[in-house]
Formats: sequence, structure tokens, C-alpha cells
Amino acid sequence: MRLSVYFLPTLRETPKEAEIVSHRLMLRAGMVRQASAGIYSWLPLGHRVLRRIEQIVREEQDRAGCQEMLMPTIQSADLWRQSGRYDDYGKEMLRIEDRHGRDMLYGPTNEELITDIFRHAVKSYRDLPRMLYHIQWKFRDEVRPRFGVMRGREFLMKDAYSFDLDFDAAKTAYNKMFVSYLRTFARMGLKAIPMEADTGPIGGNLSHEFIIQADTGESEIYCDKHFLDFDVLGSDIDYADPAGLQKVVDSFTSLYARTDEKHDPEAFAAAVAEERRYEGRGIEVGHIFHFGTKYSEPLGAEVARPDGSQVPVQMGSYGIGVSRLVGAIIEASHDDLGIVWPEAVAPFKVGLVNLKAADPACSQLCEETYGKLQRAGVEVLYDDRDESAGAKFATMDLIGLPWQLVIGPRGLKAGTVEVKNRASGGREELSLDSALARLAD
Ligand code: 5CA
Repeated sequence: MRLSVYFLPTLRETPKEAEIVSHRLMLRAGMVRQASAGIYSWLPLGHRVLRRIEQIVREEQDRAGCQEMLMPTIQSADLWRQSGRYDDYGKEMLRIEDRHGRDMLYGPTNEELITDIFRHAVKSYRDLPRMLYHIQWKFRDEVRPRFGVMRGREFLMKDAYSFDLDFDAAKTAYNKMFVSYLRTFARMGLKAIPMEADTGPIGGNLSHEFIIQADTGESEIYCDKHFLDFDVLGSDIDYADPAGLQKVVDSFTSLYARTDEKHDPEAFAAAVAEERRYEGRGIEVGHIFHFGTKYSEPLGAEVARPDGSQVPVQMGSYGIGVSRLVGAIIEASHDDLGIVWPEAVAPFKVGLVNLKAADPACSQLCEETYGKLQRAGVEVLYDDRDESAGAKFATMDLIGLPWQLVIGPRGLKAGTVEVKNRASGGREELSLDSALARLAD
């Protein structure tokens, strides 16, 4: 993509309304624009990151055996009356009346709708277990939408739902999601700690929040610092092995990690040596629940057991805040100059900087390099504008692409280009061929 034609409305000034760094940087880097309180348009750069995060979530859900589908954003109120949540949900639910006077709502979550789909399709234990998910916009009319996409009113969520015959099988589904979450967040360069949590309006008695450490987070957290040393991606995970999954889950849940609602200072002091105690704040990027028959019973989602008797199906639900993650990753990875994208979620891998667009030789080499990178399948944003070197570097640092490839008249004479790593700040003078080989890895 050429920057001269790219829709990237960056801001020089720091927006006053933004209280935390991720919100400021998302606005300054032209990633999002507020449409109304807590509701955002995703501009091209932000949209690319959102899609990359979504794709990692999708791959890890698929790997765990979850099947993707898509449910609508607008739901009928009748289903929610059957579960009893139409009244319980209160003002956070956006209620709508259609032209026929029917009560509808913009879904804040999908337990009712998925249970309805399931009860019409599945009647027997032979059709279990099943895990289904979708990635869809939700609406919650939060009292205090704030921090940009972190606590929005409209936000993108991955929500998965599991269906099993008994508690043991449901626990295996829970464990699969638990482990897939560890992998998902690790792939994005995040250390997400699973913490015992309250279930709130979703209900149930077994629940973990996945939280990344950040001073700007809304959750108060208490945990063993040991968590920060765990290597998740290195371990070999077999989703078909319930005992192996349980072992991984046990290793994570054996250490103390709780949010404030579940925190017990005495238990914390007894479980964790003082120097290993972490007390601070964090951002909740995922939340998983086992709630048994809370929805299947009132909605009549029953299956026949092998002996012919009917039982309500055991369910769980598993959420990831896809749009919140964009902000959370920036909170975890930025410096004074701007965003520092982990490569796995970066909007482009390389920023190609033409230091002197007015110089025909320099521009020609840039054009050739741009073509070569594209042919090698490298996603590259080419700053071909006629701007000062300072302005170009500032833009590149602000938008945080992992690599900058800088081509200028001086290097042109010497036959070299400069490769800069955004995260380390390290620069290297290389021949163009070595630079291309490095970036095409
Ligand atoms: N039905 C369950 C799981 S599918 C559920 O709705 N869980 S939740 O309420 O915990 O939401 C799941 C995730 O969505 C949260 O962990 C959080 O990362 C994200 N989320 C929740 N509310 C918001 C919000 N207002 N803005 C942005 N992300 C949010």
C-alpha cells in the first residue's frame, strides 16, 4: 500500500478526550474515529489490526474443535423472556421495537439464541459434544463507556458455546477453551493470566477471567508472579486428550490468581511468599463460564441419554473481547513515540521509507524494492510522499510497524539501505538483497 493514497488521518495533537495511552495512540494513528459515545468506526489501519486479531482467535478456536457460525446482532425479546433475562439485564440492554410492535433487542451476548438453535436441532446424546462460536458485534449500553475501544458500547466479541451430556464432559470443553485462550493470547504477544472470577449476569459457578497486567486496567488483580514465567506456546497440546488438558489447567489454577470479587487476603498470604505477590491492575481480555443447565432448563434444550431418559444439556460460554484486544495490546506494547506492534497482529510488517521522493534514483530504487517485497508476500506500507524525513520517521514510529526499511540518497551511493527494528530501536546498514532476505523471512 502506498501512503500517498492510503486513508490514514493521523493527528499531530494529543486528543484531549482520551484518558489512557492506547486510546490516545489509536486516535493519533488514525485507527478509529468515535461515531458516538462508546461507538467507533474502524478506519483502514485499525481495521487491519482488528482482522488480524480476529484471525488468530479463529485459528485457535478451530484448532480446539470449535466450529464457526454467525448469529444476527438483532434478537427477539421472546427468547430472553423465556430465560428470565429480559428483565434482569436492565438498562444495559438496548431494546428496539419493530414496525409490527414486536420487541427486539441488540444482542449483548448469545446464550439464549444459541440454546434455541440447539434445542431445535439436537435430541440425542449421539449428537454431543458440540462447540460452536461466532465473532459478532455486541451492544451493551454501559453507564460509563470509556477508554476508547476498551469499554465500548458496541464492541466485537468472539463468543463460543459448548454442549455436553454431563458435568465431566462439560469440564473437558471448559478445559479446551481454557487452554486455547492461553495459546490465543500468547500468539498476540500477551501474557494473559487466568483468574478465578465472578460470573455476573451470565451466571454459573465455574469461571475464569483472562487478564493482562496493565496499570490502566479496570480490574484489580492479586496473583503469584510465577505466572509471568510460564511458556504456553512451547508446550505440546493435544485437544483429544482430556487428562492432558486437565493437567495443563491444573498447573495454571494451582497458583493463586483472583480478581477483587474473589480475593481473600488471608488465603493470598498463605499461598504466596511475599516477594512473589503481585497486586495491581489488569485488563480482562477473555472470560469463560460453565453454567450447567441455567439456559437449557428454562428453554427446554433436552437430550436423550443412552437409557432413554431426557436431561437438559450442560452448557458453558466463552468470550474474548476482540475489539478490546486492540487497545489492550497497545497498552502492553508502546513507547514515547507511539505504538510497537507485535509482528503477529501488525497492520503491515514493513514500512518502506523513501527519504527523498524528489530524487529520481532514490524513488526508482524504492519502487523496485516495493515491488520485490510485494512479490515476496510481505505486507508493506510504502511512504512515497514528498515529505521531510523527520515527518516520515515520526509517522512510522507512531503507527508502530515492526520493521522500517529506509532508503535515501546517501545509502544509494554506498549500495546500502537501513533496516530498523521498531521494538528494539536497533538499526543495521545492509545491502538491499540482505535486507530483503531478512524481511521476507
Ligand atoms: N457470554 C459470555 C461469554 S461468551 C460473555 O458475554 N462474557 S463477558 O461479558 O465477560 O464478555 C466477554 C468479553 O468481552 C470480556 O472478557 C471482554 O474482553 C469483552 N467485553 C465485555 N464488555 C465489553 C465492552 N463494553 N467493551 C469492550 N469489550 C467488552
